[in-house]
Amino acid sequence: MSYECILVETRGEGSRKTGLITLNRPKQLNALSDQLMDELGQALLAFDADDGIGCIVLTGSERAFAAGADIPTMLPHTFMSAFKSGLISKNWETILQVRKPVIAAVAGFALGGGCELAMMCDFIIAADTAKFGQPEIKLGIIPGAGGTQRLPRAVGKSKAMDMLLTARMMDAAEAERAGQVSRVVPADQLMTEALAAAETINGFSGPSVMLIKELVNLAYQAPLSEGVGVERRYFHALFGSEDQREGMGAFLEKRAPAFKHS
Ligand code: CO8
Repeated sequence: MSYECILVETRGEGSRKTGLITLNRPKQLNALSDQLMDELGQALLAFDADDGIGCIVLTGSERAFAAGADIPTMLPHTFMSAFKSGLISKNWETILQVRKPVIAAVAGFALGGGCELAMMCDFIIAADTAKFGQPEIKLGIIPGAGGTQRLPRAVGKSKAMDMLLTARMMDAAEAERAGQVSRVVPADQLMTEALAAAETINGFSGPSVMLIKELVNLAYQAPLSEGVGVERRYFHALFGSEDQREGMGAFLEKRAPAFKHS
């Protein structure tokens, strides 16, 4: 598969590798065009279907993870053309179908749809240069890919309102304090850290990894008692896996486990 707006590579040493996707429209600060989002969706689904891949890292450039949806493409739309075409929505949520972890490695601007895309990943590792914001209000619109819903869940109501209503950007340190990003690292260490996190995940049992992702996402949708109940069923279910015997056996034998992802 050849792509024009993204770069797709495989990284890592172990039996399960990392799928690395780099957004690559540098002149437009990785503005998320329809073509880019189509290509991103295809690459994500291909890695998700590949048994040799354990985890995916999504990144941009040093200057921008992504500066939002492509403004020139949106400008001419009317309500009716936006409504009838489902304006750029058809390929924006493909990432939510991915069952393997997707780590966002963010340097520079993550604005508008770029911030929303990062928030659709499972966790965000930020370079100390990262800047997050939802500046749609400055364009006379509002976020359209979950910004008004995921940002309050990530940083709380007050900070989300502040960012959405004033369009101010949050630097990496503030984003970490607020809980939007999991860790901040020096910019020149960003990819090393993100790929190391992915490599760690790749070494664990694939079914455990996928279930943790599914259950943490369920925490945002189900009442606590229901979420805990589903977790308990899956916890019991994993005692039917080969990897549970291997993981616990390896611990007692004081050796590294060799998971079969089954
Ligand atoms: N779309 C297209 N091109 C862009 C975008 C963008 N979002 N952002 C920047 N660019 C282009 C600029 O036009 C410029 O191009 P050129 O060199 O040809 O003039 C180039 O990138 C560099 O940008 P600047 O010269 O402006 O660089 P600065 O360093 O001065 O500023 C900023 C960088 C602060 C990032 C600035 O470019 C900016 O404010 N960009 C717009 C950010 C923005 O408003 N983002 C939100 C867009 S709306 C959105 O994302 C809605 C998502 C809805 C998803 C719905 C799914 C269903």
